[in-house]
Amino acid sequence: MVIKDFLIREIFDSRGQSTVEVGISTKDGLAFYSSVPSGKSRGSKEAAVLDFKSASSIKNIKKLSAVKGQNFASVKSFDDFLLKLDGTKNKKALGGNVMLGFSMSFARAKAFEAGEELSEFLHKEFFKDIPLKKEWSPVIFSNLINGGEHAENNLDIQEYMVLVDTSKGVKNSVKKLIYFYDSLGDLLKKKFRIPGILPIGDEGGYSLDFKDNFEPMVVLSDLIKKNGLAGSFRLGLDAAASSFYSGNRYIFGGRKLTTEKLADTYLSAFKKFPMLYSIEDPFSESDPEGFCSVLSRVKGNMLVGDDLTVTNSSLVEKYASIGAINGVIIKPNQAGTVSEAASAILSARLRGVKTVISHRSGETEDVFIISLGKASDSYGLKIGSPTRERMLKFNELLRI
Ligand code: 2PG
Ligand code: MG
Repeated sequence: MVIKDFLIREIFDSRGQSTVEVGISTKDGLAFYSSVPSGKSRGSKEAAVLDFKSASSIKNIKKLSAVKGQNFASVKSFDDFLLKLDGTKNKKALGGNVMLGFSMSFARAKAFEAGEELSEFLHKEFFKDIPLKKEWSPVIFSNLINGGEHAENNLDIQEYMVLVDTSKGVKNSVKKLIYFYDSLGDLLKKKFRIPGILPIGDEGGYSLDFKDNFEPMVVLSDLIKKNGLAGSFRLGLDAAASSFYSGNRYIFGGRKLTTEKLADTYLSAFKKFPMLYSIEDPFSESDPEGFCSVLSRVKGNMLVGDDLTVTNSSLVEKYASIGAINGVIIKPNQAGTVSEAASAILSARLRGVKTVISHRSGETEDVFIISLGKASDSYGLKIGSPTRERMLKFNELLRI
């Protein structure tokens, strides 16, 4: 596959903030485009993000022009070329966002050349040893109540998610989720006496002040029971705890907690809410001991690394091997290329760590992650509330 030309265009994400779209053209006159989302609660080891001005500077374009006219046999060889061209540890020269845009567009071009669906192509390219299912039925991680940095309310926890089992049919499950999301809205309107539209956070979940960090769990558990969904809906949290960690303490519910105290808080939440299955980033990325202390004391629950592992195969290996995580978030833009994201997935699978392919809080219309999830038969798919721009990912899931 030879790249004839490319462009880097400024577009805006779901928060109206600047991000990049990368287009590449081939000698047959075809063009392939990909756009890159943006995170707000970011891990410190994520690939660097260049703003549009630097991304499209004469210097950067000149450097990137080295991809033109070259023949790359695989996504991996293309990505390796980009990595060499960048030459830095965290992709700050070319920009991890720019590199990912190239990498996804190249994968799309290759899939087209092979006459394959993107998921089929990615499967052959990276995940040959994993059986490719005709219908992928991931657990959908849907964030229905937003807090933390994603909302303007008093919740320290960033995301209160329902985990929807789709094994009995994806479309029906999505329909149930939409119904559940709407009935949650009705309930919250009554409970908080809000006559008009409810305020929502960055990922489409409702954003209100609650009595404490666990009141949303009571509301969600009760509603799941009331709607007879206890068999197919569970609960999950993304604490994004780096955002409330300061000076070796967690500022949680207005109190300063030690790692041990926060661990106890989570352990009692698991007891109090039997539907609670997973907690993502329960502790700061600089506090892996916290993860270990909780994971060693629970059975059948999932502790998920996100800021801790930043879609990096060595970090996944490191934290899986010390017993800090048994689940991991995969966000291609944390890694900066498709092949590095794929290798983080493989690293997780090798160690029995469940992979959850995830969006970012600032999203674009790009639905690449859905194909990546199917290609790797990932356990979960985290794509926000079934509303507004988030709906694009749900619809792509129905398509593939
Ligand atoms: C997270 C993500 C997505 P952000 O923390 O998991 O939900 O948020 O994209 O802001 O990092
Ligand atoms: Mg997270």
